[in-house]
Amino acid sequence: MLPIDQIRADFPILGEKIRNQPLVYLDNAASCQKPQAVIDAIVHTYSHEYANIHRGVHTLSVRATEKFEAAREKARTFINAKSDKEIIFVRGATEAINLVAQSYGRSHLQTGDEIVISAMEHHANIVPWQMLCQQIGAVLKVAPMNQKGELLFDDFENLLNGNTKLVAITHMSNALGSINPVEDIIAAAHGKNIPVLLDGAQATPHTPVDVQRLDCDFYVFSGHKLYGPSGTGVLYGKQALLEAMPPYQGGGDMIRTVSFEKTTYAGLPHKFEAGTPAIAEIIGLGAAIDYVSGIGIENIAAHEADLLAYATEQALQIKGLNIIGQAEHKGGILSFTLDHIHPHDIGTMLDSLGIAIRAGHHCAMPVMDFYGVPATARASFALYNTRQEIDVLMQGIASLIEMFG
Ligand code: C6P
Repeated sequence: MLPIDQIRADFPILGEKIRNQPLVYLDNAASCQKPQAVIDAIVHTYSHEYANIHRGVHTLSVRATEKFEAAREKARTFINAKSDKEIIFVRGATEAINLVAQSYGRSHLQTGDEIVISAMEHHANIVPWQMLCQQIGAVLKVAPMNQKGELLFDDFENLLNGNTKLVAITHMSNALGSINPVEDIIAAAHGKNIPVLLDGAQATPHTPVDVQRLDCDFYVFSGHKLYGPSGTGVLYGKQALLEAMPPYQGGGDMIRTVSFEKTTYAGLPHKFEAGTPAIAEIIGLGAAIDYVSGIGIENIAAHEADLLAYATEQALQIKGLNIIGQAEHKGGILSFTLDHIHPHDIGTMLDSLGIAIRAGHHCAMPVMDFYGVPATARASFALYNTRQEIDVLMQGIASLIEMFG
């Protein structure tokens, strides 16, 4: 059991009133709220320890650099990477996938090679590969799913062949909540010497991740979904792969020497971190990782599993509510539609009751096409949500159905 009152007190925004009602924040898959510890870390950095990093010999620059690099070590420990060199700070999962597509993809794939993704990907794990395919003449293959939103593993395996040069699959679907069998996916791909990228944008806040145990080749996540600041994220890559990849962007901090004739690049991880990064925000991400680790990701997962089970049980009793995504292994996401009520109306009406959910295609249009819906309403849970908030959501939905007849 999480000390939920204490946890909620850590998040100042949860005390807000929205439209004169207590805020019920259930849009955590889009971005979650920040604990005071993260806000304090950012304020403290700007108040006492701010300067550009890796550049100055003056005290503030040294302090900021130490804090920034300490955040890297926290991120390394959080996903159990072998080395700090394998932790590349980026703006988020989107930038991380684009980095791999443009750097690894352009240098390791060629015309006719195949990239395998799944039917439940977020646009961030579709579009960068389509762009790469257009650039080099590679081919994108899509592993199908069933009506419950579960990957059809045999079909996935059958897609792997001598031309497959990369598998890029979500660890947890943002539109459905499905958690993919990533160990089996990696074993199948590695059996054919195919590297695997996992999109962990949704999984990291809810599931323990150990990249060494998984043996994935790349793992990406966003800080803002992990109670950290927006504009932060991590690309994990196995050191040997990252060493063999060219830089993604050129500029300051990623070089060893520059002349007009020739530039040599810095070593890992700086080779992939051109320009001034989001210094205070990355330090804030370090504080977020401390916060999450202090509570324990297993405890968070258990709490959210309870919320999901409770919400699903309640939702199934509402006539006219259709749950989209009923995978056996699911994270804390309840995507649904209501007969005769557009998801945008659901979102707007719930907002008038102080309830924040997301309504739309969730940047997963192919998932919407698969289910034949333009959009869904999505409630997504975090460590600070409660069963009482789910009751408020369900009452809101019931009153909506009554109102629309
Ligand atoms: N999904 C959602 O409401 P960024 O925007 O780079 O932090 O994360 C992109 C991304 C990649 N993969 C998955 C599985 C995701 O869920 C997301 C972000 C948000 O579902 C915003 S669209």
